[in-house]
Amino acid sequence: MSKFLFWTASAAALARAATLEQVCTVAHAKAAVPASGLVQGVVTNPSSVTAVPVYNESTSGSDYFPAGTYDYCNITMTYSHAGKDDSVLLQFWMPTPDDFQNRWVSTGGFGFAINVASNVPAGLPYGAVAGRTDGGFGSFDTQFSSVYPLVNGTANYDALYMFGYQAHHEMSSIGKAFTKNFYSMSDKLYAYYQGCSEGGREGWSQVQRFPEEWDGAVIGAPAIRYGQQQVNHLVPQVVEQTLDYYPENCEFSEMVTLIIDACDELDGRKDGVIGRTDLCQLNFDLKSTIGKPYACNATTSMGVTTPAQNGTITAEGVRVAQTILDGLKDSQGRQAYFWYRIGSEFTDAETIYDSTTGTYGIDISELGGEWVTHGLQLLDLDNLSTLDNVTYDTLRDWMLEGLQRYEDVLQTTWPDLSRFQAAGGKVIHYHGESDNSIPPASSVRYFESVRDTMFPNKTYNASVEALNEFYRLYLVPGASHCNTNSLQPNGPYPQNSLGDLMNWVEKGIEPVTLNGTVLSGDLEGEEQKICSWPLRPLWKNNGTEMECVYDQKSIDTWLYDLDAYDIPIY
Ligand SMILES: *[C@@H]1O[C@H](CO)[C@@H](O)[C@H](O)[C@H]1NC(C)=O
Ligand SMILES: *[C@@H]1O[C@H](CO)[C@@H](O)[C@H](O)[C@H]1NC(C)=O
Ligand SMILES: *[C@@H]1O[C@H](CO)[C@@H](O)[C@H](O)[C@H]1NC(C)=O
Ligand SMILES: *[C@@H]1O[C@H](CO)[C@@H](O)[C@H](O)[C@H]1NC(C)=O
Ligand SMILES: *[C@@H]1O[C@H](CO)[C@@H](O)[C@H](O)[C@H]1NC(C)=O
Ligand SMILES: *[C@@H]1O[C@H](CO)[C@@H](O)[C@H](O)[C@H]1NC(C)=O
Ligand SMILES: *[C@@H]1O[C@H](CO)[C@@H](O)[C@H](O)[C@H]1NC(C)=O
Ligand SMILES: *[C@@H]1O[C@H](CO)[C@@H](O)[C@H](O)[C@H]1NC(C)=O
Ligand SMILES: *[C@@H]1O[C@H](CO)[C@@H](O)[C@H](O)[C@H]1NC(C)=O
Ligand SMILES: *[C@@H]1O[C@H](CO)[C@@H](O)[C@H](O)[C@H]1NC(C)=O
Ligand SMILES: *[C@@H]1O[C@H](CO)[C@@H](O)[C@H](O)[C@H]1NC(C)=O
Ligand SMILES: [Ca+2]
Repeated sequence: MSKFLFWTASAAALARAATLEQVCTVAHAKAAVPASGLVQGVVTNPSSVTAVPVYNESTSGSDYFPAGTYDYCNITMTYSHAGKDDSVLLQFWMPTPDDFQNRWVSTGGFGFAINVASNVPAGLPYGAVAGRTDGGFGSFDTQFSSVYPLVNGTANYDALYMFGYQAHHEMSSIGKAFTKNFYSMSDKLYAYYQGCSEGGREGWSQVQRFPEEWDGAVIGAPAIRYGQQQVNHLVPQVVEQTLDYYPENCEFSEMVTLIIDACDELDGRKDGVIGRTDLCQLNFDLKSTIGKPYACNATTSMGVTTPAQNGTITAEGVRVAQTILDGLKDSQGRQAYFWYRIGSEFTDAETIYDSTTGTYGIDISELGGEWVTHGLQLLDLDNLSTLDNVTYDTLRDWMLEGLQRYEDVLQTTWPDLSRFQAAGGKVIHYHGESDNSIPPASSVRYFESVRDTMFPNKTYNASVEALNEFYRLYLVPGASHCNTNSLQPNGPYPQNSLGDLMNWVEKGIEPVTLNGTVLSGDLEGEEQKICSWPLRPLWKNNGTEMECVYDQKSIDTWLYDLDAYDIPIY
């Protein structure tokens, strides 16, 4: 008790002193480490703490936050779990006491990485402490995929559950308590999450499981419905194999160029951006590209030289592309999953050139192949060596197997957010409409599942309105996977979405549309509004004014009946 009183008195004195040198010391940071047991089983370790002031650090900015120059305190520490000989590494970037604005932000990962270094500066522009974890995998650079499975045949359940949701829960719990002590706060600390792709999935894992712990989350293109999502990367290669046609990559890249040219203006504005992939899907016939010429120069990438390519788009090429775009169907024609939108890059369909035979063949997607070897076969192999004998039905079965095996840890589609709503939380969820790695229809499906689960008795519009009180989804015109798109550079990106979320949570400013900034192209710097699903953008007055419109036919292109499964797929 007396120790506690002494601590608050001295911390308050330090906080008043308010310079970075004074608070950014090992002694001050050690004293701010929360006690063990804050999360059941967590054993904190004050003696592991490092604290180093960093001055005038320029962060180049990213798609998720603007550039800036900051001073901050770089904190690291480890903790372990009772009864286990493990160690989890955390890092927190603490703004100067002057810049601190009572905010915490957990940052997310990408691919099989639980966290990514480049996301950590996200807190500084907003006066927020930002944190990341290594998941206990060994270092910030060690990915989940290198610790799962443990060895051939043996799952690493600790790593699996840490990756699935537990590490982020522990990191934010420790980080928030540490932050309050560090700045000797007595007022409210706002808790935010920001992440995209795997980082988006991690965000949903927190909102779904620990709803009372967050004031808000910005979730981009989440890798949810994990069982389906990872196997989906293998679909184009199985289509090529099944239809026995291996396009030169130039044939597909020319198709994408022609699609963008043809569909650009369907949204009412000629800017090189397909703002309405739905109108493109409804009005553009891919067969119209047959016979159009293509030519690409030779390239060398990672030691592999691909020769110059030229020719004309073939009927076989269009058939392969259309089969991919239609989404995975099993041998009985039942829909097993859906693909990216028309106009996105055919990255997963890229073939590889064999210089000895002078022919093109399938290039197994590592994200898909590695998931099958690690996640389903429990083999310590980085990739599948072949897709021989793999059919559409195999892919469907792999999707179902992943769903069943990892439903409670990686699937991340729990559709009831009632507790989160009751706790007052808010979610901004966005997805690039030309994403080439996670289908934006996946985000639409999850939004619709939550809507249906929470408001089954309301009309469609009334249920959207009820959901929008705390959860909104935005499809970002032209944007690629968690990134701007070099093929549609004039599209907006919600770079300041964390700020929009804070305005919603702290000031009650509803993001009826999401702010977007054009980050490249001739329109660089232009501010645009991004429509909230199910409304779709439509430019008026020769592309000078944008409206968000309701268009049932367009909405329907985003919805799929996944009739290949006998269970609900949220
Ligand atoms: C940081 O930059 C400012 C402005 O350039 C300068 O005045 C200050 O001395 C720098 N601080 C340190 C610690 O380098
Ligand atoms: C933060 O501190 C850790 C531990 O000392 C160190 O490894 C890391 O490089 C530091 N990061 C920065 C950006 O200073
Ligand atoms: C794990 O299994 C794969 C496939 O059977 C094999 O190639 C590899 O050598 C095995 N690894 C070890 C360490 O036994
Ligand atoms: C292809 O190479 C030629 C000759 O080097 C060059 O002029 C042309 O710009 C290149 N085309 C593309 C699309 O890079
Ligand atoms: C087309 O490609 C072939 C090789 O496939 C090459 O011999 C020829 O020069 C190319 N033509 C043009 C116009 O690039
Ligand atoms: C995965 O393995 C296949 C078959 O060996 C190969 O074609 C492909 O390039 C590999 N992918 C990566 C990303 O290594
Ligand atoms: C594919 O199936 C054929 C015929 O059943 C079999 O001979 C071959 O070994 C299989 N290939 C692989 C890689 O399993
Ligand atoms: C929806 O209506 C049914 C039948 O009237 C009722 O049993 C159910 O409780 C209602 N559900 C909600 C969430 O209001
Ligand atoms: C739903 O709302 C949209 C406007 O957001 C409106 O255009 C549409 O007619 C409404 N549908 C119904 C059935 O009321
Ligand atoms: C979003 O845009 C509106 C209007 O342009 C502006 O008032 C608001 O500050 C912006 N939000 C953020 C977080 O920048
Ligand atoms: C419509 O906008 C385009 C592009 O900004 C411009 O070139 C064109 O002159 C405009 N047309 C009219 C009728 O204003
Ligand atoms: Ca356009």
